[in-house]
Amino acid sequence: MDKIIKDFLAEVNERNQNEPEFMQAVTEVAETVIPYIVKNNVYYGQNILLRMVEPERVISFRVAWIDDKEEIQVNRGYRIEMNSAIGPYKGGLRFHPSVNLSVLKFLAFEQIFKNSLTTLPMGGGKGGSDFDPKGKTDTEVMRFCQSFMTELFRHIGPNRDIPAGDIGVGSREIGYMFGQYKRLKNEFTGVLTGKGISWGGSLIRPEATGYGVVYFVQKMMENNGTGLKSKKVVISGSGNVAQYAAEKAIQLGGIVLTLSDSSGYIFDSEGIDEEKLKHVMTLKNIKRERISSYIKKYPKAKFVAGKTPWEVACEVALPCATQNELNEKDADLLIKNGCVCVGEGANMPSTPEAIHQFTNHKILYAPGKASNAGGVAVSGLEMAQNSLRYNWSREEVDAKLQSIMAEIHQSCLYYGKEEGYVNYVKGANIAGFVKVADAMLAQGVV
Ligand code: NDP
Ligand code: 2IT
Repeated sequence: MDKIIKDFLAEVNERNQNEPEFMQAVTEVAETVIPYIVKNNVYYGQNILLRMVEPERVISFRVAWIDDKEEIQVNRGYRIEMNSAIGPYKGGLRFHPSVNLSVLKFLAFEQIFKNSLTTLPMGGGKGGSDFDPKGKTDTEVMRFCQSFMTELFRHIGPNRDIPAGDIGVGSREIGYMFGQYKRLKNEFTGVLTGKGISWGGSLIRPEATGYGVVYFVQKMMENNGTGLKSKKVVISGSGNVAQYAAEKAIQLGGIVLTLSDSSGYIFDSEGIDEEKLKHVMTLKNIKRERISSYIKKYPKAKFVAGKTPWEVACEVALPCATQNELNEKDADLLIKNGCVCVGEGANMPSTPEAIHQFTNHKILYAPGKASNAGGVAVSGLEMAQNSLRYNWSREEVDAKLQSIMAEIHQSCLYYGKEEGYVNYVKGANIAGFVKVADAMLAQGVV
């Protein structure tokens, strides 16, 4: 078995040189899915995984725009259309200076499995740009978004490819991109998700990823005979996912101790309550300040510059910032300090070595493709509402989100149950794989 996996990865690596994040994501899937393929005659010999790692289409384009000083800026835009076996390409757009082909291919690859797990008919895709929205004025962001969409619009559509937000792309950016798409096509369609409520958005979409992570964590803990109530929760990031993970964790009785950004983390030993979190949302979403500003209003809290929050003792850790933000040393420290559950809000935030430690110590560990699927799930519900030309209530969407997260948890149990332990990595990968693989087999060699 080891040789089959090694040969497969060598072949993929040969074709995808200098793409470490992509290889990392493929390796994790290969290690759990190949043994399943080999055991199941229906998939064996079909080169299904080799087909899945090859994007159906990669689009790369120039994004030229003019900044406020009237200087011409050039960025690179991308859309990776990874897999459309079970539905149109679906996945976010990331605007961050670290964006490159490797990062977007890993995200698009993960998205195939995540979208499959949601139970909704969505294929996998991802896109973005190396544009950095930080420090840019609103008009600069608008000009960039308009230029980006002026090329992207010809590749996407409500039945073809439906982007959404991710790092650096929130409601402001979705608004500018939607406006430009509508102007170019002269059509009002659900081509993007994460839209504003008055122009086709869904209630609960902003909250969905963070809420979904906590619903999933709650399910994992309940399955182990505990729950979030009175548990110390450490969260990284302070963007969309981190904010709503914190909100739901607080609502379910957890004590949220930290939030972070790329400059460091804030630690509030008294707990970040709902009122403090409201202040964080104003700081980050309206004033666009750094998380360190938190201590100006709450001086009893401290800001730890240049560090990640994994050194703070907790029972539950929710990495909600970015890939590879939690390494082996962090994992060891978390475990040593009493952490019993890790739920990933970000995509691939734990390094392979960290995951190894979590599984070795048999602590509850949910990979992002399972635990952060609530965001894209409610994007799927936004698409459904757009098609119906109808809006569901907050309660209706939240109930559907909860039931989807519960179903994902069940799928992980079904494929991931081992002697006295649930391997959520194995469970999520196989459950996500089976649906897409069956669809690919039915549709022939395309
Ligand atoms: P936001 O842009 O709203 O927030 C990102 C947060 O992560 C910020 O606090 C940012 O800090 C921090 N961050 C980004 N890059 C780094 C880095 N290199 N090192 C340390 N901190 C960093 O993005 P989201 O909250 O939407 O996304 C967070 C994660 O969740 C990503 O992995 C994303 O792919 C994933 N995700 C998002 C979904 C969504 O619906 N939005 C759905 C599923 C997953 P700073 O401001 O300093 O950069
Ligand atoms: O990583 C993700 O799942 C997202 N950024 C959300 C994608 C979406 O289409 O809502």
